[in-house]
Amino acid sequence: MQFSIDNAKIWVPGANGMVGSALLRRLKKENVEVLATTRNDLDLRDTNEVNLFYKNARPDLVILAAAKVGGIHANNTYPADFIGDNLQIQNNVIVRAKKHGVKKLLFLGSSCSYPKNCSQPIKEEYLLNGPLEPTNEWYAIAKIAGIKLCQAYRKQYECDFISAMPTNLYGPMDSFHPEDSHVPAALLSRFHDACKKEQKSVTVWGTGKPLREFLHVDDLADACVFLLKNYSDAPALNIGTGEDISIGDFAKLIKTTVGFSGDIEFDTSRPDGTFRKRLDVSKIHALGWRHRIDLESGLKLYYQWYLEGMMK
Ligand code: GFB
Repeated sequence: MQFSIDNAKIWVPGANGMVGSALLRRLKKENVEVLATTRNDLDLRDTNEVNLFYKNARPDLVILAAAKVGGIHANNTYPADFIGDNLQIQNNVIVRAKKHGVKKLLFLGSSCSYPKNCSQPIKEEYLLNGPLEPTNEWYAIAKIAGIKLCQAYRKQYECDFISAMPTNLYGPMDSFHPEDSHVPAALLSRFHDACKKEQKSVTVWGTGKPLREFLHVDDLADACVFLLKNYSDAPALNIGTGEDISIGDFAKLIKTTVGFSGDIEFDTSRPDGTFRKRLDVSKIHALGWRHRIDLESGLKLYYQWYLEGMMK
């Protein structure tokens, strides 16, 4: 049976992040009231602030996408922030959601929470059946704790708290920090700069051999709304395209997207991370959702957004 979100007050913390802002765009199509907060309005790590927010704003539904996020280098360099901040954020938002009578909550995990050497494609039931990738185990453990917290509240208090496991994302409002960003943002800006400066080559981290699955954030936002309406169970559901590409080929695709004509070089002193983490998306497909934006068109949209930002 469908869960109705009609006339609901939906809280989207982290509303100016990549996922949060995509959720705001998507929720405009629904008959809902959106409570959007950013890190400047509300520090989600602060229990009192979160409590006060719930008390005053009284949201019916929550989509918890706000998190301390970053690419392989950031995860590896700031382990305390990745585990500590994320545990605080999700504990505050999830535990208080029950106290303040939230009717449904969706928590976003991450495909990096699956064991490093999983069979492929990765099924939901592979969670916790092996060791994690060391570069992101801190973040992964926080995300696993968030999923378990939702499951525990479901089991003990029958709260309708669900979770999802998105694959690697890209899209508007991505972070373009040269060291700390994820690979799509890092390469888009590096190839763009190389074009402008007429460089002979662009450096890509690692061997280029690992495989990644990339989903446009607007597809993720659509899946989140779909799950709020159509999913009510304990397992964290995979959200992705079910297709992956090597980092080397991904770099070539970005090179074509921005029109760079030089060479690609690999810096093998940089870590590769997990070799492969392709999600099995058959469960969400069976429920009736699939992604709409293929990688090539998604990267064009992404670059268009990037160029528009440059002109502002
Ligand atoms: O996007 P990324 O940092 O995330 O890296 P992960 C993906 C792959 O791209 C790795 C390679 O094999 C990198 O070595 N890569 C090549 C680059 N060039 C670059 C570059 O310039 N910058 C970056 N960042 N990578 C993250 C987790 O892992 O996945 C997070 O650490 C999160 O916690 C995210 O879960 C979805 O896929 O390796």
